[in-house]
Amino acid sequence: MNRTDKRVDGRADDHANNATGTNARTENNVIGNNTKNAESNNANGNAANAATHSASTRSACIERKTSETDIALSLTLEGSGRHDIATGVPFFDHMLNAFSRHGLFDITLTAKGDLDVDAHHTVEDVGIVLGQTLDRCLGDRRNITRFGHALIPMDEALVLAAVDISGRGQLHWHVELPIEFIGTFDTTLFKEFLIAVSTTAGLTLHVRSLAGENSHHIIEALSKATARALAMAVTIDDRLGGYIPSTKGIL
Ligand SMILES: [Mn+2]
Repeated sequence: MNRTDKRVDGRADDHANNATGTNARTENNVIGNNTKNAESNNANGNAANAATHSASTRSACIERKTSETDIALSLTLEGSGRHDIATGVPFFDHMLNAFSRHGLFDITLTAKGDLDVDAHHTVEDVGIVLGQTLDRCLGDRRNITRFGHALIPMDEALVLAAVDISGRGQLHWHVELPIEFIGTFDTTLFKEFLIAVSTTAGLTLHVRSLAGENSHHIIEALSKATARALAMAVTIDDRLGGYIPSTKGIL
């Protein structure tokens, strides 16, 4: 319950409209979707969950504090790409902004990490919290498209991302980066970020660089491709009629 309170309160300043929309959506979860989902619920015998996960907007907010990082992240899957992101790592902010913009995910994020050590803990822990909020937004995965892919160019760079919301978190990274550092940002940290998101949210994520000479272009295209692939995979497909898209019946 605290989480819900924090989400609404936390979003009120920067995203007043979203906060209002979130409230309306919460009511819709309980009331508005009942009619449509009642039929599929009856068929599948799980009314409460279906109502939750057939919502037109899915949001979650998580705050996580350790001795290394202090992170608050709010995620709305059906957003418009609005973001307010501050991790203290400028290049990472740039990549997260691109992730939000091109996935049409609304993200509010503050991360305070031990940057005096290096950016590793901050980047990895943001990945963990993003994975946790994504997992919470998806709930039991009812009616989701499940698979998504994107092939994104950025000038000379060309990057592929393919995702399966499988429940088996794993990253398959085949990305060639010509230089290790972009400014002060260690590019290997972006792999750590995607490992954290994938394993925490239970995603099978493949990323490949098919072309590219500029590491900034490659990683930025990778951010956009991952966002687009994920946006496709999380999309609700009402044709599933309340089912979870797995022959096992769970994801
Ligand atoms: Mn850029």
